[in-house]
Amino acid sequence: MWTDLVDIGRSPTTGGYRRFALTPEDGQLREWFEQEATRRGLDLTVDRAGNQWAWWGNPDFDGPGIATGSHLDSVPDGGAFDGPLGVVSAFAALDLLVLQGITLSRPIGIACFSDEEGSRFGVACSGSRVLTGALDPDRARALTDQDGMSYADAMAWAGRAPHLLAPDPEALARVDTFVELHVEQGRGLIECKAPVGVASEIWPHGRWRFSFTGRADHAGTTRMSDRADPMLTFAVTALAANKQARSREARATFGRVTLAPNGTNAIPSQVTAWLDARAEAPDTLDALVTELCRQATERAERDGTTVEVTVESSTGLVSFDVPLRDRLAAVLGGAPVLPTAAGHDAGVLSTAGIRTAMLFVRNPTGISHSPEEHAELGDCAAGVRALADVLRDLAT
Ligand code: HGY
Ligand code: MN
Ligand code: MN
Repeated sequence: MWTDLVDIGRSPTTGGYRRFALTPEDGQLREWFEQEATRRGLDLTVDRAGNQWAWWGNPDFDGPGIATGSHLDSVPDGGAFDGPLGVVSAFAALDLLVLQGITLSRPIGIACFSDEEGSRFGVACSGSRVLTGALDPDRARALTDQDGMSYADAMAWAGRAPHLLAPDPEALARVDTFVELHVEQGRGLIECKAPVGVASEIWPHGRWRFSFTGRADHAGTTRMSDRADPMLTFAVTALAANKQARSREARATFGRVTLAPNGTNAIPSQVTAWLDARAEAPDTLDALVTELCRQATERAERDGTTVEVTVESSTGLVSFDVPLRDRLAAVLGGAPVLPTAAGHDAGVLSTAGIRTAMLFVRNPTGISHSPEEHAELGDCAAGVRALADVLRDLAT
């Protein structure tokens, strides 16, 4: 399975992945999922939000089942594991259960969520958010990519009917419990010296778009005192974000910036920068963003520029179901339990009231969202065995 996926959307120059929603690469990945499901005789469905599901057993007749899975899309220049490890491990765990000859007392489903990273249209987990009603379909349809193409038009391009995009309570009702396996995006399991761990919670996090507006002018002839340069306002804001995050033991990153007119010898008229911020507690995150907006506005006044801040997405603290988490840790012989600051579809499902847990597989460097993201084969195999053990415990 890994070999089949390895070339899809991979940049020959960086080795990183560019697998964005509603693109030819996304189409290939969806086709791969269909083939893996069909090959195993699973029932394939696509919910109204565009997420793929493959069921072993019929949750409409046999009652809600145990679902696992993850996503196949990536960030720009992402690693091979963030997302695909969870989907591949789900199929592999199912194969293991078939080999073990188990008899299910409830169905098992594999989900492949659409657009988890939000790399193209800006909102993370748009597939699971539309599914659960956390993202209004009208808002989703109106989201645009960097070329101005709307989500609705991209859906139509991919052969999907935009007007059918909607929450899907029936699809959700098929899921009693969801367990997502994911590569760890940190160094927690290295410190615990364990190949597999169980998630306790996801930090609150969000994305904010900062639009800094100034006045374009000549880089040579405009005196420094006569400028209204939004790049300065942005630069000071980026430094302030770093300082605010450090002092609060939180995280703040400006990882994406566009500017106009983007000429070496022109003062910019516009800088747009996206803040990704996260903290252990909701109050800390609120305080960080509020203080950053205050400092950006204050600096804009000094620079003769303006700043406008728009929330693009926001996710509260996710505390995974404690009895389920403890049950998984016990099934896995006392696996470590640890929090994460990375967002996941599992968090969206948990917030929607579904009993949800996550398994993490050790990442030997902790690096993620980079071509250097990695997991050793032995740890991936341990992840598959752990997922199979958990599914067997829950579904038999
Ligand atoms: O950005 C995130 O937290 C994630 O990896 N989707
Ligand atoms: Mn990710
Ligand atoms: Mn992921």
